Amino acid sequence: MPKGGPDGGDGGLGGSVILRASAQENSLLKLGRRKHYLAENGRPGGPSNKSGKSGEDLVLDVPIGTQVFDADHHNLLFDLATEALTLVVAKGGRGGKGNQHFATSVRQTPRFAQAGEEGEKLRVRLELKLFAEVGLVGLPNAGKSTFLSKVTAATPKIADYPFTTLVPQVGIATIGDYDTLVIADLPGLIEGASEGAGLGHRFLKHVERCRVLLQLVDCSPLAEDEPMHAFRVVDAELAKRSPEMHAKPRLVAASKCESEEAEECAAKLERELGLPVLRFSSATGQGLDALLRAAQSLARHAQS
Ligand SMILES: Nc1nc2c(ncn2[C@@H]2O[C@H](COP(=O)(O)OP(=O)(O)OP(=O)(O)O)[C@@H](O)[C@H]2O)c(=O)[nH]1
Ligand SMILES: [Mg+2]
Repeated sequence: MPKGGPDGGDGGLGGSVILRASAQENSLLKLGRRKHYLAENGRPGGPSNKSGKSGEDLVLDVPIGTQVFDADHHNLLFDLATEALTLVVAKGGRGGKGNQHFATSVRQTPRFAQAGEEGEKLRVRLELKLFAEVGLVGLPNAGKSTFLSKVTAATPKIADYPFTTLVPQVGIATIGDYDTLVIADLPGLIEGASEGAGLGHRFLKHVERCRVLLQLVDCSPLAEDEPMHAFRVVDAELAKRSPEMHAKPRLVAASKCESEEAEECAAKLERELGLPVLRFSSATGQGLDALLRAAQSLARHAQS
């Protein structure tokens, strides 16, 4: 400033990139679509000792249970385990000091200022902590809870009316002498679930956190829906929710397969699907072991 002192203001702070745990989010899919996230730059300082505006922080909401790993060193940095917890992943840089700070009695017109600091950069990998290795999906009454009660110590409510299961139940199955498999019984899924029908939202929120899916189709003569139709309804809801959910490794099994008619029904479903359909009955115990092993093998495979 002519005849005045140096009057360059300080630069603004750079914004930070922040992750925040939120119950509103149930998937990392949206975040994963972009590779880079940048917070706003701080604005430069101005004349008359005016400081620059600070850059806005970039706050990204992630599902509760998201773990943040350093992508280069693979160590766990933080566990966003409860609602509203935040983690500053990359801190914005400090703004530079304007030339007003550099004036001394012998240097009254400093023509330089301090440059702003670079903001932090970090490569992170986000993982949603699994809630189960295998998630049971199917129409209401497909026999999901009964299956869980047979292969694990869990004691879910079982009844011959739809929507018996309102909240997911988790059980641990023992396979052979040492192996275990964590299985989640999820609320039944009906047409329109992806838009919130039935217990849709509650259901789909948990599907995301299962490594693989086991889809049960009631093949008993008393089944309300024709098996291929039953399969399609659930399949379509998964697809409507997201391509990623639909692409999750999945095993199809015919439940309540203890009669000849049921067996025929399962064979027909297998032909129509063009996929192997495992048969089992929780009532007789038939096929339970083979089903568990198949589910385990799929889950292990999906992991690597
Ligand atoms: N015959 C026969 N009935 C079965 C078998 N498994 C389950 N059921 C019956 O099917 C009905 C529904 O079983 P659930 O296990 O509650 O079904 P679900 O899929 O958990 O149903 P929702 O929780 O409503 O989604 C109950 O009456 C069970 O007794 C089976 O292997 N054979
Ligand atoms: Mg149930």
